[in-house]
Amino acid sequence: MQRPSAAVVAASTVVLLMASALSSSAIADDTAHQTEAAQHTARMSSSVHAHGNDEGSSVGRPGDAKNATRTVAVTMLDTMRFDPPTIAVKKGETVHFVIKNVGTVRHEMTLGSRQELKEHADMMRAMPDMAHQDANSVTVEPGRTGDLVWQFTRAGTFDFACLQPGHFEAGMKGTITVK
Ligand SMILES: [Cu+2]
Repeated sequence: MQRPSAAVVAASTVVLLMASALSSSAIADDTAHQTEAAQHTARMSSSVHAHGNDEGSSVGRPGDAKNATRTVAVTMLDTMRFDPPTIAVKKGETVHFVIKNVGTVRHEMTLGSRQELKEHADMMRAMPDMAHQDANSVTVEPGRTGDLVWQFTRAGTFDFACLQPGHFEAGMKGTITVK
């Protein structure tokens, strides 16, 4: 019952933001604020929307395992680190990540832009029980191994992080360079 409650909270946030956008529209010359509120609302909607569906993000899109050209092994550590912390991939490449949690607590690996991950980490602190079903994220219990298949469609530097509460802030993050 974690996701519905998270969705309800997130949905009410969107409603509040829409309400604030409406109230600001009453002020004729406050167009800058309107635009900002509308953008914020759109951003909140899209982040809510990303939960539980398979849409892509700025980093690329969910990959098909049979198209994977490479397997990258990643280890999750209780020292709040990923090994390796940096990964280089080619633009267009579909990567099959095999992610092993050798620690004693639950970890996750979520792909995203730095901004997406930061916003998401803040949300996780507010809702620590939120479960992740997203295609760009895998949660791995202690001693277990998880899979993530992702196609990197855009060149650039992207991040991955563990968004279990406090882990991102403790430095559990890494960088993916797409060329
Ligand atoms: Cu972690």
